[in-house]
This record gives sequence, C-alpha cells and structure tokens, in this order.
Amino acid sequence: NLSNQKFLLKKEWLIQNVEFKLKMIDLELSELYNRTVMQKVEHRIKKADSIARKLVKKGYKVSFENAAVRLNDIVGIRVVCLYSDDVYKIAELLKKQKDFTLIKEKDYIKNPKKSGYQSLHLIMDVPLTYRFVTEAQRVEIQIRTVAMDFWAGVDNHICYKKKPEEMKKAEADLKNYSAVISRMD
Ligand code: 0O2
Repeated sequence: NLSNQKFLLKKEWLIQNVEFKLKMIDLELSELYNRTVMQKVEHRIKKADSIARKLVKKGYKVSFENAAVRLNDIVGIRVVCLYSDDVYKIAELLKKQKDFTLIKEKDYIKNPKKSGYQSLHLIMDVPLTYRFVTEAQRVEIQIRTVAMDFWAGVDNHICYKKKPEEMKKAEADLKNYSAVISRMD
C-alpha cells in the first residue's frame, strides 16, 4: 500500500545518502593512503518477519510504532575494509559529518561479543526532507575488516540465531577462530 511505499522510499533515500557519504570518505582515504580502502559496501532493509522476531526477542509488542522507535537497524549498511586502523578512520570521518548525529557507538572490536563477533557499529541519525518536513532517519553502520566479515558470515551460517545443544561445539570453535582473526588483523 501507499504508506508502505512511502516507508520504503524513505529508506532507499537514506541508503543513497549514507552510501554517497561513504563514497566521499573512501575517495578521500584512498587518495591519502594511495590504496583502496573500502573493499565492499552493502546494505539491507530488514524484512517484516525479521523486524517482528527482533521486537518479540526484545520484549516489545509487534507494531509499526515500536519498530520505528525501538529498532536501530531497520536500515543496515556494512562497510568492509582491509585493516582495523581503516575501521576507526572511517568511523572518525563519519562522526565528523555535520549532518549526521551519532546516537550510539558499539565497539565489538575492543570488546568482542560472547560469540566472538567483532565489528564497530555506529547508530546514526540522518536528516531526510520529504514534503517540506525534515525528520531523522536511523541507520546502523557496521564497519569491519575482511577477516571479521568472513568470520561473521561463517557464524551467521552455522550459529547465529540457531538453536542450542548441537551448536555448542561449533560455537566454541568459532570463538577460537575469532581470536585467531584478531591476531591476524
Ligand atoms: P541481521 O541478520 O543483521 O538483521 P541494540 O538495540 O542496537 O542495542 P541489537 O540490534 O540487538 O541491539 O544490537 P547488536 O547485538 O549490536 O546486533 C546488531 C547486529 O550485529 C545484528 O543484527 C547482526 O547483524 C550483528 N551481530 C551481532 N551479534 C552477532 C553475532 O554473534 N554473530 C553475527 N554473525 N552477527 C552478529 P540482527 O538484527 O541480530 O541480525
């Protein structure tokens, strides 16, 4: 319906806006370091069933309002680079953007999650003007190295969001590999 179309349109604009900023940052850093910095930039808009599952997991009623207010990652953008120094440089430059507001920063590189997951997450608000009204649009930007991204991909396939017992061994293994990846980075 129309409100769903409007919702998706705003999310698409938000993605374009953030990806444009990232392109500028990538150009600036690539020029500075004389090498490619961002290996990959990807995005996704969280699907309705996944939004509902996350709201239930967090103990909220499933509603459009709760999704908008309680979830930070309906729009997620992921930046993958070679080195952990790059991760922090990209984050620093994102935080310097005057029109972006940092809401929350989660450093799972300095403090990996129990699973071993590593990544730097910036939750940001980005202004969007539509029909003369400017509103803040929330986005979660995940910044990580190629090695961290590889780990997260395997974890996502084998463990994350899956159920207990038979996962125990795989979880322990993956946690060890996460430490190996930190050493490599
Ligand atoms: P998907 O599939 O990406 O949609 P918050 O309200 O921000 O405090 P939230 O969103 O639960 O709480 O924050 P958290 O734990 O930082 O997780 C945000 C996202 O990071 C997840 O989104 C995953 O993309 C990723 N992530 C977190 N932990 C892990 C992990 O152990 N393994 C992997 N592979 N990814 C992880 P979603 O919505 O859970 O999933």
